[in-house]
Amino acid sequence: MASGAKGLTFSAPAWRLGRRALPDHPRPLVMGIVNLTPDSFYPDSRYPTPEQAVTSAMTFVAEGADILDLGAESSRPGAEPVGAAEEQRRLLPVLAELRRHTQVPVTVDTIRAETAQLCLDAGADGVNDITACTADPEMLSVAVANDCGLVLMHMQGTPRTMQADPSYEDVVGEVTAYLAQRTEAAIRAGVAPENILIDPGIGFGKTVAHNLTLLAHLEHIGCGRPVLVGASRKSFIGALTGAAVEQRLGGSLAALSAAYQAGVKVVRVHDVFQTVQFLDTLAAIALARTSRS
Ligand code: HH2
Repeated sequence: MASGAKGLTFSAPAWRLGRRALPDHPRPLVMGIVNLTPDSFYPDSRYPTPEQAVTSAMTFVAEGADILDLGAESSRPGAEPVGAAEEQRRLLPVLAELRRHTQVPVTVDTIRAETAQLCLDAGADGVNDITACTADPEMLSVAVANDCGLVLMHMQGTPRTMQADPSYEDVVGEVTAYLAQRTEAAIRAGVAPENILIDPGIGFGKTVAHNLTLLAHLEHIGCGRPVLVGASRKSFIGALTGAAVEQRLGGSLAALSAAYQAGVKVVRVHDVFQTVQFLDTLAAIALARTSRS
């Protein structure tokens, strides 16, 4: 990955998200999380009715979200799958309504190829697959056929089991090798390299120490592709500080600082307004550093 913001200017490799152009900010792009669920780990991020989801998504757009990520199945530790029919019942009306109101790019957080295809037909621009296209053998074909954006995330185990006993000899090396291998598999299947964004999967089969080590070494995991980081309000912040999920904004901003320093391309967050303000201020300070005479 690029040297990020350590040098004079912020730079991250480009990412193509379907046919919709992404802005070129001197900071990571902000992806707002819209959970169409009754059980996501952060209660304030749950929008169980289509009306609530659309209102919240449009608020995120007004606050400066660059991308919206719609998910209909919680992946919190211990979560049970909801099933394809229910997932689609939750997603499709919201996507249709969003497409009437905004041109902001939308990704869909799903591990099912059928759901992905229906959402792409309904106007989504990319797929965010937390299993890196390993859960559904058809997912890579959907990504190829639609020439859409594709997020490949690392997870050890499954949401039901992943926090039981996560273990690595070298978490940065193993996560990087896995993401490189999944990127290669996607390219071999025909996915355009520029469509791929990779993600170390903060909180997915990782201890607090694993998460911190990954956040401290984000610049090493790129394997030539841009990186997404999702650390927003996750439990490692609670474990470090004792804060309940409602009180983890400060820790989430600290993780954003690490993402900015490493030249991460996209940050996936619950708090769009505060994130945009935080990153714009960091970027302005970096610019002032370069212009001092
Ligand atoms: N984290 C969550 C869900 N999807 N996708 C990617 N690519 N990266 C992440 O870090 C990530 C993700 C968990 O956050 P949230 O969606 O708010 O919770 P829940 O899964 O409980 O709905």
